[in-house]
Amino acid sequence: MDSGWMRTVLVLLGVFGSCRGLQPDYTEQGDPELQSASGSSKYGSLWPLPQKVQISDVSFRLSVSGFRIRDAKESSAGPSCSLLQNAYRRYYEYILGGAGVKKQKPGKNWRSGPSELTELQVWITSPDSDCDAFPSVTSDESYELTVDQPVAVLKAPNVWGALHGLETFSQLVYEDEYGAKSINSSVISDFPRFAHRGILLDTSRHFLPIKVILANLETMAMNKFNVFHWHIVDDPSFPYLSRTFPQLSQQGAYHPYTHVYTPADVKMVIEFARLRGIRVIPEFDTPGHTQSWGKGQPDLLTPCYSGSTPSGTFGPVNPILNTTYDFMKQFFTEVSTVFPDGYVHLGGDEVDFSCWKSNPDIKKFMDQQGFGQDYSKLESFYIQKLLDIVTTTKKGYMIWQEVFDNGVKLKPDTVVHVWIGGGSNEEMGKVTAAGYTTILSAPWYLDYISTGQDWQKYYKVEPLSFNGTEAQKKLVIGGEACLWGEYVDATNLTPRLWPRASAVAERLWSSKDVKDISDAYNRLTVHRCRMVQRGIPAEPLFYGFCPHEYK
Ligand code: CP6
Repeated sequence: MDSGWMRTVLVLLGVFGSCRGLQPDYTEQGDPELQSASGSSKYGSLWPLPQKVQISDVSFRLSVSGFRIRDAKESSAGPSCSLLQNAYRRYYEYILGGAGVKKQKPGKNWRSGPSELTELQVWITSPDSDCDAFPSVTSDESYELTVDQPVAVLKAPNVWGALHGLETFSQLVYEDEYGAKSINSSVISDFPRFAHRGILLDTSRHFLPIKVILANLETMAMNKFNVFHWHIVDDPSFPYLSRTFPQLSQQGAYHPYTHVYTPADVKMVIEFARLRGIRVIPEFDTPGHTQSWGKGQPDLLTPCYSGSTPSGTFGPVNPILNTTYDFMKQFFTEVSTVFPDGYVHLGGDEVDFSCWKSNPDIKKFMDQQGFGQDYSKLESFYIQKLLDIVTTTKKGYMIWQEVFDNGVKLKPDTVVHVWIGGGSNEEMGKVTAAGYTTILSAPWYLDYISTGQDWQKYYKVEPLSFNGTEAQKKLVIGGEACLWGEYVDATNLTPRLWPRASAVAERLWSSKDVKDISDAYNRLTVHRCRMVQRGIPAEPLFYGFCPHEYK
């Protein structure tokens, strides 16, 4: 699946090294929060920090010709598991790529130095490796990694844990003082704190070329994110090429051929993500945020009136026509086959009632239904019917919090996406008290930017800080960092997202008590240099340099 140009995007710039930032030793004026500690972490550059880590002082060397990653004999996944074979190749390149071209510094006693690690054996322990499956919210992502002589062993129940373990192994490798690749004897046992760890990208405000999406999926894997929330269409443009309704993108995309995601593009994104243990959850947001839908689907949107005549502008999806629901049924039936994940995101946020209020037919309908002046009842009426339609496609659904706030009846497995408010979120208490599963985004709007190290603010969020019972807290399955697209396109998306989203990654993966901000600074600085070395233009946290810059 990884094609040549992808390799170009993720060009390997050289070899790994311990990547030191200059350590700021002063407090930036007026903002003690911006102080960063100095030194290196005893956990090296591990990010996100695994649940249990023991690293000893004993080190081994790895060499290009003398190291390989292979299936353990006992593994339930063999050479036919292309997901793993593909990952072995990828991580071998990340670990040793470039090392071959670089000359070993001539040390006299090279052979009598540290002993060599020759193999990483990957052992899938459960009978079903999930090799050809799609990841899901219930996937087991755990793994155990032992780095010792004569070989290192990575044990995982299935491929999802193995992928995370390979990333962790690659993060343990560093360049020693002779310029040789080394790894210390280590024992790591790891699993995620939260099952849903997502990134939202918005491809409607600006079209994002496939290679940008793939590069970010690659970076998500480096950070152990496992959900790509694809906010694929919105008011400004409709880049999703629907087989059933091709006129939607024909009329609604910024450009009908160049700025669309074809079925083949979508397939590529989904497979590239799967090979990295990442789910793709598409969002088709209605009834608001749908201006672009109206261009290719006449009568879908509500005509707005000025006085007694149509003004020529349109509002949200028209909830009073049967044709609306016929369309939605066909559209979401297609979506349910194109996207294999068990969930779709149905939006439901920010519905503007002014157009509905202006329209005399809607007024009449409101009277007939006994909704009075309460337009949120009309919104609920629409959403209820939409949810029933999507239920027939056998998908679960996610919705933005307004749908819950409006009292719409939801299936018990609905995921309510909290986006309003700040860090310790009362809404999380309300949603979980009502028994619904929830994910948090409110404190993680990465489209908000300011000067300084705002990653620290994201890092300090504790998703379970709301008042509630243990049972309620179990309903919080994770969170998402959102990068809305108004001010980002292919030119600036990646550095704006990374490493700021890495802060969210550690909060969602690591143990609750991993919150030492100076240790985080030290590890994240090196993790960021690693991303840069792997070809990802991640922005710096603060002043300093990466060692590979002078190589
Ligand atoms: N687009 C959509 C958006 C936003 C939402 N939905 C949004 C609203 C407020 C802020 C940032 C983003 N741009 N479809 C809300 C979920 Cl501050």
